[in-house]
Amino acid sequence: MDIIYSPDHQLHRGEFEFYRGELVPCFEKPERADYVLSAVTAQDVGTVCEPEPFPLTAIERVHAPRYLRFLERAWDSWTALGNTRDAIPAVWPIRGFRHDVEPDNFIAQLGMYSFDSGTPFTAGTWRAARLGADIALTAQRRIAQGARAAFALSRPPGHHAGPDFLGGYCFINNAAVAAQAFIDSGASRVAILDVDYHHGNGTQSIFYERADVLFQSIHGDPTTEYPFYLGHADETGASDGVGFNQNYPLAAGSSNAQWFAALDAACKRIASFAPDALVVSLGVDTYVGDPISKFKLDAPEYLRMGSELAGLGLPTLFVMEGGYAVQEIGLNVAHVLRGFRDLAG
Ligand code: FKS
Ligand code: ZN
Repeated sequence: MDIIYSPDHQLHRGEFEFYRGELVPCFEKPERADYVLSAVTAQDVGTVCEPEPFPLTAIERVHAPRYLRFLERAWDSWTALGNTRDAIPAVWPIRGFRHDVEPDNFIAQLGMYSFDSGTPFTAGTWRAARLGADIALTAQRRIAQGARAAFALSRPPGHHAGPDFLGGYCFINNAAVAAQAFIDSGASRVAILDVDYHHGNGTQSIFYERADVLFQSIHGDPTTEYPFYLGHADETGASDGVGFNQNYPLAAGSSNAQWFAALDAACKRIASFAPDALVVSLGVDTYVGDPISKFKLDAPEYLRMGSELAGLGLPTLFVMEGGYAVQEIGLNVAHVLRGFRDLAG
């Protein structure tokens, strides 16, 4: 399978994030992608290829142009104020504030387009995030041209980024951009399965009112786990999209048997939807040794995940999301892809 990768993900290199009252080194760091690249290369999962460039209009299909313009200019606006460190929001327009008037003040704009203080915006963030979308779109094109599977090894991740907001280390929703590209290249239906430990709130928000993109997410229960404010089982879609969103929240500490029961339910729903393609938001922060998450998956489970996904028999695009046990995430990703390949051939 083709693995789409560019070393320029390193342009996004946050210094600190707010965590429990102090600034700590960012969990989402460039080394993550380097470990994944070396493991998928060592395990001979596929061929590494450079991304092709795509027009911004492909990204505007799922993100508001006003939001993308903000991201594009953010670093210049921030440094024009004399700042040299990463930009982190400090004020947010919650209930009762106006969202229809974009303030002129940069820090007020940043708060309007953010939902946490853990997602620093750096000098190279826009270029890396834009390139991440190109990686997902290149992988999508390979599949549209007939490949059974492809892996978008992009960074920063994407599944928390919504139509006009960033957060959870995400700026552009790579999985959503790719799913929309399938629709725009002629697919009638696309399914997105999100197996990251954290609910894919951005992806859910983008497709919540649509019946042509099915969203299934297995994650830590938001009553205790990030991103907290979305991801409950009763969120099943709205208007045209009623019935096309399913969440499988599992308590922190859930067993692997519980995790695979949720995967089984999600796969059954995907099979009944009969999509033309499957996009997998592949986070491996479900790993037993992950420093910020509380599921217990390990090597045998990642191999099994890959083969169960292959069993769906669908053209499948894997998109990299989270995973913070930096040394091990490479092997975990490689195991999913190997499990897939060994069954899919
Ligand atoms: C630990 C507190 C939680 C935010 C966690 C963000 C998770 C991001 C992710 C993604 F795939 F997007 F990368 N902080 N510092 O894993 O879902
Ligand atoms: Zn995650």
